[in-house]
Amino acid sequence: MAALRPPVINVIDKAVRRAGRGLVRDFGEVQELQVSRKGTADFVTAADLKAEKTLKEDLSKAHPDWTLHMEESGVSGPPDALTRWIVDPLDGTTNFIHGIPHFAISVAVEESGRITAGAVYHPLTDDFYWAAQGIGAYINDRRLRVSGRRRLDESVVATGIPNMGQGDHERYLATLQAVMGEVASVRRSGSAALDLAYVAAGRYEGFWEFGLKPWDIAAGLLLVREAGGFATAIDGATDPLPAGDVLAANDRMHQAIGRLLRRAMGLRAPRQMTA
Ligand code: 2AM
Ligand code: CA
Repeated sequence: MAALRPPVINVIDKAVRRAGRGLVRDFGEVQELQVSRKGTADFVTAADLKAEKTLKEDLSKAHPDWTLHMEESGVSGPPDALTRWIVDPLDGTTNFIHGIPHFAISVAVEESGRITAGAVYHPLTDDFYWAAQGIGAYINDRRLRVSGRRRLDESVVATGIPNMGQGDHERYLATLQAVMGEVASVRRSGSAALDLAYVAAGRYEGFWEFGLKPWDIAAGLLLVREAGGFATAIDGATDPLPAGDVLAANDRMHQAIGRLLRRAMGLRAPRQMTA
């Protein structure tokens, strides 16, 4: 049965498809530019800004009374509305610059500090991953569930490796070493928004990364939770949005991967687990 989409999901659907058409056109150009290597980054910045502009137009038109929090332009609209859009017009920028076809638009709705709706759209595959609080997580109209695998040695786990000059490389390598010794395989895709969508879709058993921003993960966190998974900071208990570090997985793997990460980081077990 097709999912009954709340109106806000239809607003997001239309907005991301319009912005996505522009990104697909610009991605075609980037692929042409690969050999010349000149000016690709500037071109991509322009593509990113263009996508953000169309999203801003469409989202603020639908709900002029909501605050907009966007990766490139920061906060706009009424500054202290109880509801805000959290938007990343291009997640996976490094992939886009290099002509790697793996990037997404992420849009979430936060009401009084809670994420209540969100979507991650992959314009090249036309996959629209969406979730609404209490309604579930879907890819287009098909319901999503996190993976049922319960063993580390059968798990494929995704991660994000800190970029040059960013984050704590030593701490990250300790966590990678701990996880890679216990799971079947580790993946690094370059888009945290899609990594979380893939956890919701049951493709990855888990995902962890440090140093993320709210727009990278807001929609993806709801996708994982509405697909029956757990998404917390790496401490296993607190909200990942302010923390910027994320551990998302099914129930069993959230505990198992969390234990490996925290041991590698010299952290104690969480006192209480929350989704
Ligand atoms: P971005 O593509 O929008 O920058 C990759 O590990 C993930 O980290 C992506 O979701 C990427 O989002 C995010 N990220 C956050 N800050 C970043 C930065 N300064 N450079 C590259 N990726 C960053
Ligand atoms: Ca991003």
